[in-house]
Amino acid sequence: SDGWTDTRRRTFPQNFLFGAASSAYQVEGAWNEDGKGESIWDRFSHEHPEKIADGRNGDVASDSYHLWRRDVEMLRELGVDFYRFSISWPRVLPTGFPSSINEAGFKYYDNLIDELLKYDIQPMVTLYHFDLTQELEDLGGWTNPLSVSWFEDYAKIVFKRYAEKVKFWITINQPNTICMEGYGSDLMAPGVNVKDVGAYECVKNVLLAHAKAYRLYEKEFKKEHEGNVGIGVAVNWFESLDHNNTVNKEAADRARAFEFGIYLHPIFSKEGDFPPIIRTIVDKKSQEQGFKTSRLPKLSYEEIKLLRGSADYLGMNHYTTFLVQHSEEKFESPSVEDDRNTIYTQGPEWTSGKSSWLKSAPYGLYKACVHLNLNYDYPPIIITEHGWSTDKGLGDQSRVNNIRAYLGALLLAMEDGTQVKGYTVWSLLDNVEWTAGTSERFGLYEVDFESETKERTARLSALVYKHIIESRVVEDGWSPSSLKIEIT
Ligand code: GBH
Repeated sequence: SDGWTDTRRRTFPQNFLFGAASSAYQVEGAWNEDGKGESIWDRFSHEHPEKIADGRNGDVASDSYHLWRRDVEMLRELGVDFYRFSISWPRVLPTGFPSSINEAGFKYYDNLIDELLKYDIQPMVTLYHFDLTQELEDLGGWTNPLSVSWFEDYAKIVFKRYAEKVKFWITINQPNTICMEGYGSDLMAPGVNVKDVGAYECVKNVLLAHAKAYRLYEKEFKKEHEGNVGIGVAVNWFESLDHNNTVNKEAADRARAFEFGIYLHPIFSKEGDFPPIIRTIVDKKSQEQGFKTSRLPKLSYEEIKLLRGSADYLGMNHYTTFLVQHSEEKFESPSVEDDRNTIYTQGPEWTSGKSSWLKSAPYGLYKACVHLNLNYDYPPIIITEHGWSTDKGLGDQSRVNNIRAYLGALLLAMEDGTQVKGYTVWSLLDNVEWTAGTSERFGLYEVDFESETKERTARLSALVYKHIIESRVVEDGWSPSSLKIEIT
């Protein structure tokens, strides 16, 4: 040995949890069955079919509303410890308010949860994964401060029903996507496109909604049921394009603050509140722009306290890395983009997934973990999403390579002290990728969307993931050919 080559064989600890994920709108279908209410994604995809790449929306999706037994069978085939799925708020409370409870909708989740538990698979339940009821949206959705109590009321009903059976909770998935893409642009439902003020109002309300639900669980359920409640945040890695350029390094600081610090700092930092860098930028710009008060709302002392420490773990969704430059070109102003004032690119040599934004850069996961450790003092983390998109087809060697490389990076981060308790592949099965429709496939299992029966078939990556879960080792050499299975 030359003394530098690291040949240690790293393994995931026996109590490390492996899982797979999905979300309600993306897999369930049955968009108007058994009394389900209309969601903002139903409305958005019906009013703007042109915005869905291949025209395939969530009306039928992977039909998991009917095929949940097969979904659980797949999870058993994989040997996962848990299944992360979301509850559709409009399916269980069709208007969004507790005045309307849809038993038939709840029955679906009763069945799914019981089937999982029957086979020792832990349910990990996301309360909100982008599908607000249209009725609540008509009242302003997440820009209305009342959304905080709407969500708390909904959370209470779900906690009550499932606290006995569900030990892992995620309140809200990706505030960044909800607020910046749903309200700050027209890329995602509801597509409100209020770039100046609305996106920040949304951030405040979504954070408070999370915190209220967390405190509710803490007060009324934690003692008896001992569950863990976290929030799902997109923590991709952002770093300066060049390392001796002060202007770009400052831009990378802004990128990290605007992309995830704005959600993490209030919950996971010692001081709480929004990151100072964002407070400074938005206050200053707002004043120059003639606003009487900052476009970034204030958090009161009570709100800061409510938020600080309001998570048992960080649900980290990590897919890729971006290289950041300061932007010389002007963005529409006032807007969050203008406040952030950055340009993102990715390494030209990095392998590309099927999604335009998705490139493989496993070192970014390691660096993101180190950043979280330094800034938030080694928070407990569950990787609640990581995945890779391909075309349809079963021979997904690129997904295998991507998962192996990122799990390798994760092992290194854990060796250096990152408190990672579990890892989740996005996704268990092909689903409706929001505006990408089914043109991008993320599944360990392929779904035949053309067929009536929405048949599911294991991809190469499913077999490899199964082997990793069994062996707790990321082995490059192993391939299913040792099982005499051929997949092309
Ligand atoms: C996850 O978000 C979502 O939580 C999950 O539901 C989704 O299925 C998964 O990504 C895969 O797409 O097309 O350039 O406008 C990851 C963060 C936010 C990344 C939305 C893609 C759209 C960028 N995603 N974003 S673009």
